[in-house]
Amino acid sequence: MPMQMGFRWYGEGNDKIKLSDIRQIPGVSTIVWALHDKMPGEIWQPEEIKKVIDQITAAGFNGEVVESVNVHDDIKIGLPTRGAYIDNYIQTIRNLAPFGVKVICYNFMPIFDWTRSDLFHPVGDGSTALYYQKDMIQDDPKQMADYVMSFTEKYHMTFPGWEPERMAKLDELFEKYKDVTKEKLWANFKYFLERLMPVCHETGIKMAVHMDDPPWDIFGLPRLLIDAESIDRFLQMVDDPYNCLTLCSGSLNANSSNDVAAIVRKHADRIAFAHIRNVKHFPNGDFSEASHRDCDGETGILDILRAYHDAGWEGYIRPDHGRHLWDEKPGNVRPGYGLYDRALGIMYMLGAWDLMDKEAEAK
Ligand code: DNO
Repeated sequence: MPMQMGFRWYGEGNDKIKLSDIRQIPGVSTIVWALHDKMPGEIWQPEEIKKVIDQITAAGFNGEVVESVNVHDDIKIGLPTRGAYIDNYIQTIRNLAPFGVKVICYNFMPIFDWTRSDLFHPVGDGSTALYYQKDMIQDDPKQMADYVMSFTEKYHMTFPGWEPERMAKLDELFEKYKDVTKEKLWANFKYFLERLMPVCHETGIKMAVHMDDPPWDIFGLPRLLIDAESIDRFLQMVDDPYNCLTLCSGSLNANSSNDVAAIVRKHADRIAFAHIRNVKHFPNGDFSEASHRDCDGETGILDILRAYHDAGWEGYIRPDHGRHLWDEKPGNVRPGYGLYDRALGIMYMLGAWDLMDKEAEAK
């Protein structure tokens, strides 16, 4: 089985992009989906899962990758209530398995998922992209959260990991995390995964953790999956073929000293899911997301693709954040998840991949 190209889709009524639009992008086999109205900790019910899987398969795709089943904060904090939330997570894994799900992408970041200071920053060619202004993400988490949440209010668009119910309790959440050191977070992570592994073996579903984005502590909150060393630690901590990575090139390369291709070469067998995103760095530490074309950023997209190809890698891959192009603007596009630039990204990746296939055949 070769690698499988995926496209993230937010679901009927929650995504302006239709499955029939995605069908016109060459080479896509997998819809990366989720039940976006579920709160972390809730069980995903079979009938709810079936409804989405039926739509995906009717459109000619498989729904083998879920992004994300979010992890309840009590599990990350290690509260006594974590047991019940882990039981629910296990039940969700069991409910997903009969529908052909093979990989669950999730993250273990305290409070915030991806974090940016500008969701529609001009790139310079008329398009916009997600942007991180370092000095704006220093001391005031509320200012940053209010900015992201202003899109939710204005455009009635909720972002995964930015549930309004959770964001409304930011002070309370920060208070709960106050004694969670990096080591404690690692220990809680291990506990969670060790409880999940038996059910992963039983169902054949791989847990694939997403890298922390950006890969450093923010607002005093510890972040774990930030570089080659922490990835080694994570894979050894629970050394199980079902304990895998969602290797996100853009998240890691927000720290430009991270060599993503080297990580791919080292751990290809434990990468269940690859996110391909390109990042452009500025001297003051700010960064912008860029097109997937290698020379538009410094992430090393071609080296990364070559590393996957050389490894004979057979996982799922998707273009990650794209820029917003042409008529895509606040209100009609999900930040980072427009149709056009992700479609261009797929063609770029497949172009490189097809050429590498040809070269390999000729040898
Ligand atoms: C950003 C995404 C992440 C990812 C989660 C996984 O756009 O790649 O939000 O889905 O971190 O749980």
